[in-house]
Amino acid sequence: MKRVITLGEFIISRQGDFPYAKGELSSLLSAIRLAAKVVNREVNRAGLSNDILGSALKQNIQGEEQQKLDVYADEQFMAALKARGDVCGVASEEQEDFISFDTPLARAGKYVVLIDPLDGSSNIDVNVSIGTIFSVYRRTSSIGQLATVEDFLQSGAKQVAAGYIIYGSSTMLVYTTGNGVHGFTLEPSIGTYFLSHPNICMPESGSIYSVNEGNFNDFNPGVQQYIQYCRSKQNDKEKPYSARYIGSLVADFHRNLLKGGVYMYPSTQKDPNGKLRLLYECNPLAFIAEQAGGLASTGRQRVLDIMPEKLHQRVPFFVGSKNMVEKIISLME
Ligand code: P6P
Repeated sequence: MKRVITLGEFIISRQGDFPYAKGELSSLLSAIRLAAKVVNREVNRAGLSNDILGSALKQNIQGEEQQKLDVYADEQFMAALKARGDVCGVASEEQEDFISFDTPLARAGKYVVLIDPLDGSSNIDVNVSIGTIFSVYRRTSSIGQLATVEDFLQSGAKQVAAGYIIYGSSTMLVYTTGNGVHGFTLEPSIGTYFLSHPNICMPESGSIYSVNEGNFNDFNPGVQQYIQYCRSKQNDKEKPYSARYIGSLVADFHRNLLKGGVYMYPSTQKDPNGKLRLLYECNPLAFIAEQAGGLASTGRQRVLDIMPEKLHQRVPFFVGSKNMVEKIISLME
């Protein structure tokens, strides 16, 4: 039987992909994989343990009601990243400001991490797939100092790694370091991730469009035109498009990555800059999409080219199969 490589073995085998890194990036990715296993255990038990299910009766910086599992996931990833010493600071959807780890080890850390610890958490109570999204940069501030906000406000093109964990029918970790996109599936009985999807390539076209059509009347005319094109029989596909919208970004993105498709969160009246956050949702998924042959745009510019101004800034987000995103952009022009 062919032996399947584990995530740890894969990271070590690809260590040569990063110049100058003496294993810190590998160690950082190992911290994320550990925290993901801990969070996965609670996500899988969410329906059983009342102490972790439901609202934390608090609101996060976004003004969104925090689910207890959100808070738990944030704590787990923060603790795992702090313990490794390769990371000098973390910015999280769940924290108003970034956190600098003020220990001698962390001050010497070369990287900062931005994370959405549990995206789609409103789906926890109804047992729909949710996910963690992370983004990694080399710090711009001096080694030995505390992390600065500038370390986090870098364009997405500067990311050294990005990935997500999807807690679905199986738990998968998908990541890139700029050398292709690779997917690992967790074997829960032994707590090991195995390489199940090497070199993921996103089909250039697809038949799936993912958008909250309840906001249709708010959308830019070009976006409305694209949705009507997908609904029409006259489109250039041999079969009509399918509307698939889970309401959980990581789940919609992951399906479109594997099967082809496009995810859209355009500007709306409620969210004039879109709903999704640039730094820890759009940038990491844009990096993965481009590494897999897809595209990610705000409709006006490449997501990875945006110079961020605020930690929690939002942008309109169109991500997926190259030909589908290009068509949306052409209709929006
Ligand atoms: P709406 C979850 O809150 C999230 O950030 C994404 O995971 C998801 O795709 C989107 O918002 C759903 O938003 O406005 O369609 O309910």
